[in-house]
Amino acid sequence: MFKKASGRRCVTVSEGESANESEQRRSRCLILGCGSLGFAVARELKSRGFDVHVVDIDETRLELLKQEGFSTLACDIREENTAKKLTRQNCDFDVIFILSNSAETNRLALLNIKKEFSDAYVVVRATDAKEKEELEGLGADVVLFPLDIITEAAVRQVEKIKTEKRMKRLIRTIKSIGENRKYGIVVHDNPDPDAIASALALRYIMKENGICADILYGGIIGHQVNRAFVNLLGIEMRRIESDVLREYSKFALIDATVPGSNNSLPAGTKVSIIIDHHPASNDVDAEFYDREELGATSTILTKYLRWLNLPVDKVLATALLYGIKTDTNGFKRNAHPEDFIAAAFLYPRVDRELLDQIETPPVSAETVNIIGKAIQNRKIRHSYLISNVGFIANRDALAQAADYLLNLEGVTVAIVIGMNDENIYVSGRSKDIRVNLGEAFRQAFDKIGSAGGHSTTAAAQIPLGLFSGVKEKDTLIKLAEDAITKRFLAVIGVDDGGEG
Ligand SMILES: [Mn+2]
Repeated sequence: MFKKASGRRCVTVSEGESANESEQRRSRCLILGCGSLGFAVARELKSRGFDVHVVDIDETRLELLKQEGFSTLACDIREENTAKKLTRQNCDFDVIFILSNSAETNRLALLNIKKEFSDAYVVVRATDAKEKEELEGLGADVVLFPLDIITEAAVRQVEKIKTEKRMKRLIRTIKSIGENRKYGIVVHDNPDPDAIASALALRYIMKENGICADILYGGIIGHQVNRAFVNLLGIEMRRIESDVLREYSKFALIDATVPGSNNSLPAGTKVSIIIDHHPASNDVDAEFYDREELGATSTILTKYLRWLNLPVDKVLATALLYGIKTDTNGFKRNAHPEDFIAAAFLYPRVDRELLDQIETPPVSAETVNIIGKAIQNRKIRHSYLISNVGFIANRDALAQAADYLLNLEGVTVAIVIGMNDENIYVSGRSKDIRVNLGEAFRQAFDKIGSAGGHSTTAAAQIPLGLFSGVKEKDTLIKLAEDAITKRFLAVIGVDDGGEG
């Protein structure tokens, strides 16, 4: 009979017990052969809350184990009778480990165990690679070959050293700026939560190393969700205006790779640190450069914080998790296993209430007006909806209007056009799987402006210079709409014959 150190009874799952109840009880593990390896495994499993039972022939060793709270049984694991004894006690085990250091002992133990516990999940230790096949043939579910495991651990050590080196280089680069000098952490223009959260994390890493930095951005923070993000989390950022850049000795470029391309650093600026997750074709020259094609730059920075062992407070955790969520569109777009790992780390540290507030901020009156105009001015050709809202102050409202209009019954593509004194802006959304909207936008608008996007979302910007001769506002709006509609429908292959 198993000797119970804790006085707990060997509870059995009877046939009448529901599957749910049996799942709720602690997982029960049996260890046959408790030398140094068996002992290490037994201890680890017990520390993780498993119910661990040990069978070994050495009674003095078992006495020690019993004192540590294990259930023990003194038997020779090679004997058929041992497995029979275990069945008689009506214990069933979720996992059975056979871990002695003798190949022959393990082989016999496996044979006996499989006779009595045909359904049990059995893990067996092999002493050399050749035994693996034989043990599997005898019904072992997993064959552990210690050499393999050590080799793997060695490889992991190499990875760890690579990571450590990378972090050392980052810190060395940060510190190389010297005393009383400031880093400018530049994010792309009209920054999104991923860029801002990543910059926030890098600023924190710099601060922990005694270096001051500011987060710098160009353009505007337009979308109300992004404004809510910055305001609610109290993130301080500086807008890049004429002389601002002169105050900084070195620059870090975050969530972007090339100075001057969608960011307000002058092209050709020497950048000290570049961290990005976008695919890059250019050669990059920086003291520290890290580009991994993950779902978000926030994932890369979360890894840094973990590697550097820096505590992550609520604000930073909330910012980074929200950055990952938005860039992966709620883990639905370009999400990589590492994004999930980072999110799992951040999740328990997040301020849920704050996150809720960020995700559902009040919509500004202007945005409501623009959505209203977009609904009113909509024109539908086949399943394509095109709407011109005229002059706007906040171009992010266009994308929100397009999002909204895509919900209309029968509409598969929604395009919303707006303009300010400098540009015409076009925002598109598609749920038509036959259309790659980003590609269509590039074909239609790249020659007269800039355009880009993915298969379901796209945007374009066309300088008003094209229409510089037109003075009358209403005429301008009409001309712009006609030109854009024509170009887009031509690319899509729909004839612009009026309302459908
Ligand atoms: Mn990003």
